[in-house]
Amino acid sequence: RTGQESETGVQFPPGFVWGVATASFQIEGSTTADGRGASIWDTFSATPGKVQNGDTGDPACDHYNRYRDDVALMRDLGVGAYRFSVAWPRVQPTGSGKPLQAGLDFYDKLVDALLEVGIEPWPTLYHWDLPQTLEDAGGWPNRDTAYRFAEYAGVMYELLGDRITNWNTLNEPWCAAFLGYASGVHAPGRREPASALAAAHHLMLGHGLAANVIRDLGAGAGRAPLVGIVHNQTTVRPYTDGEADVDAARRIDALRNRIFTEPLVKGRYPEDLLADVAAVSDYGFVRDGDLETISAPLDMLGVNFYNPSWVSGSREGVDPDDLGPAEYSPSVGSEHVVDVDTGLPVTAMGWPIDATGLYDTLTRLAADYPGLPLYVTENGAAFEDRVVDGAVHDEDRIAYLDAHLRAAHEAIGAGVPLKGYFAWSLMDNFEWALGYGKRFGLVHVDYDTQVRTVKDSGLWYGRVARNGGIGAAD
Ligand code: PNW
Repeated sequence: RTGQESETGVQFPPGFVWGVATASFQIEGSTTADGRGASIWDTFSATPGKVQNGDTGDPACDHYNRYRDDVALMRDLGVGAYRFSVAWPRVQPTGSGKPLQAGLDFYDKLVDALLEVGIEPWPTLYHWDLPQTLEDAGGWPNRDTAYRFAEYAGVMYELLGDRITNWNTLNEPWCAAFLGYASGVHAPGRREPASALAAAHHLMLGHGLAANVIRDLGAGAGRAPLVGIVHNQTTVRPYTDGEADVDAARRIDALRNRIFTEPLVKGRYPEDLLADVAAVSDYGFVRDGDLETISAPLDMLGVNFYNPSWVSGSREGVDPDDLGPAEYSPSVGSEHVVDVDTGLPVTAMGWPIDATGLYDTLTRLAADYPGLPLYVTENGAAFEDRVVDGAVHDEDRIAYLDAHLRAAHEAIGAGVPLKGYFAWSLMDNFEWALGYGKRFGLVHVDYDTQVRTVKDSGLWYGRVARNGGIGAAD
């Protein structure tokens, strides 16, 4: 095991939220059913060479047809909350205008099914499935997309605001902007560094506009919705204490973390970031009032954590095969910085396992933005699972979850206002550019038969959720 685990039990505070998470494109399937519009991930996954194996959003987990069974599965596990995302093109097939009734009905029924069994619904409004029509009009680098997003947020709040308190606007704008528009490994697959910076800004503008819409509609109806955003905030560590590596860590911290959190919480972009990207962009896309909109009141911050990174600013000692062409780097203006393999044990994604990264990420956020309630909105690991006699003995995943929950518990002990934890993921699903080959689920999915098999980690996590902590015998 890795991290600060011990064999004693740990109990989380009363009211701690225990959840599981998924995302629409990764589980729903039925990508053309009932008038759903195309998203950038439909287009991207249909483009040869973009997704491993040629995998697409069909069939995924066929959740669109099987949502009732999946809700029952969550009830049986014993989790208290479900973080899912809404497929914008199901609701507005072209990204604007009159919503489609079938799309509204699906999320309406899903939410009712969850409430019926006492599971709290936690929607995320955007987990990367942008309507293709909006991409054709320029996508996130185009300012108008932010306004379209706010309009769509209003549609969803009107539909579900009477039953839902906790709203997240965006999932991981870093991935959407920098993997989508700089490195191009995610949809829409553009390789335009300057556009990626504009995309990041307009994503955050969309967040602020949407947060205001939700808050205003809620207040008008006599409610007080809580609005947050989900980041893949991470701890970036210099590989050595040499100057080039320390500078590299500062640059990547600015590009991955502070580019989002500083405008969000303090209403400004970090000076060092603007200097690092000056040769690429003068940030002329920022208009008067944008930073006030982006720093609209925030009720909570979601943190998706998988691993810390170690970076180096000097290519010496780094295998050139690991570098790739600089223009495909997601690190705009810092293309010389590379991730370094430290030799730690890794998951099937090749991601290092080190739960101290979660502790460091949470304590740093709590120090930089005091009082802001935090949630771990995703944490989990892919491993090579095998179904044997109707069971999956994934001790490696249990060890990963155990270590990270203990790190989260330790952060609470250090005063971090961490209010909940969502495991990624409820079930195996479409892992973006890697297709169905990478399995993150607490539940195994057979994509031929759609048979679900609860893994040992699912049984373990359900017990932890029901008991509000890890027992000494777990
Ligand atoms: C997150 N990276 O994605 C997403 O929110 C999930 O949809 C996804 O399934 C999960 O993490 C596991 O990958 C990421 O390359 C994808 O750094 C790629 C990266 C980070 C997060």
